[in-house]
Amino acid sequence: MSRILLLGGTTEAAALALALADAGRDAVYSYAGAVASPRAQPLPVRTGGFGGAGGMVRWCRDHRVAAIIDATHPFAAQISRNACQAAQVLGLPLLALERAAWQPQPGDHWIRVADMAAAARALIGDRVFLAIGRGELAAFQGLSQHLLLRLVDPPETPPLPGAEWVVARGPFRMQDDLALLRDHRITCVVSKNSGGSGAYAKIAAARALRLPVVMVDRPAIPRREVAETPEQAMGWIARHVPSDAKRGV
Ligand code: 3Y8
Ligand code: NAP
Repeated sequence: MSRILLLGGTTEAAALALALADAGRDAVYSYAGAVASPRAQPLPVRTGGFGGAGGMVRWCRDHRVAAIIDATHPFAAQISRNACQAAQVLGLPLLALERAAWQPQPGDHWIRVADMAAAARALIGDRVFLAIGRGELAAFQGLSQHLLLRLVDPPETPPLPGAEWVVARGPFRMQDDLALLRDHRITCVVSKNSGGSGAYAKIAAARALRLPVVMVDRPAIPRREVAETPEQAMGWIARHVPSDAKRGV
């Protein structure tokens, strides 16, 4: 039994999927199904919630999972809590592949806040770029500022009354985010402290334009073993998941 469940949805998860496929490991890539057309993966893919921690336990049992790799986004706290619980119930090895949080660089003007409600109270100026997706916009309702959103998929209905939006999927480039901030005369950027490179362009662009960034700290996730790179994760897998059968579901 050597099947790996890879909880994905990030740049690092895609890199690890490639390494696992190249090594001929028996692994399944799991998406939540949060966007219309997620990136294709070089592994068998399953999409959609498991039905809570209990559902994940059942899925792992039914599919003879030998280890769980949680390579989800640092703000995807619920799935990470579920993975911790499922691994404990099943006595499975669990590793989080989680990139380090961004640290402010010389020239950065960050206002660090604990959550989106605090972010909504910390805005500067009257034209704000809310580069946080669509999942946590409720905290920004009823504000006087002009809000610009960035969404992965075109919304069926306006996600926030009065807000403007662009539809784009990362990873983003610095020159594009520079142009976006300039064209929209942005006075302040709101960002999750996502880490990694895919979402960093706006942070570097804000620094270049001397704009403040309201930086939202990560939610708390139960302690678990963490690797910061796909290479470290492959080393952990080699030590904890003996390789035998071919992959497939
Ligand atoms: C569904 C599936 C890869 C992965 C690419 C990374 C980088 C580009 C930057 C901005 C910030 C944001 C958002 C973002 C980035 C990567 C990575 C990352 C931020 C896709 C993907 C899925 C999602 C879900 C989506 C959320 C949203 C968050 C947009 C794929 C493209 C804001 C996070 O419309 C929705 O419901 C979108 C939901 C969760 C946060 C939110 O609350 O809205 N990601 N993003 C995954 C699934 O179904 O399991 O890969 O195509 C993946 C990526 N998005 O393989 O290259 O690694 O983080 N994703 C944030 O960081 O703030 C955009 O606009 O500057
Ligand atoms: P979340 O709040 O932690 O999860 C909410 C529910 O979505 C989970 O309880 C689970 O449903 C389901 N789910 C989440 N990730 C899943 C996965 N990889 N496979 C199967 N089911 C999953 O997660 P989220 O913040 O909505 O993020 C959803 C996905 O987008 C994740 O894969 C994450 O890596 C990716 N993503 C998120 C962000 C972000 O800012 N949050 C950024 C980039 C990418 P059940 O309880 O029914 O199992």
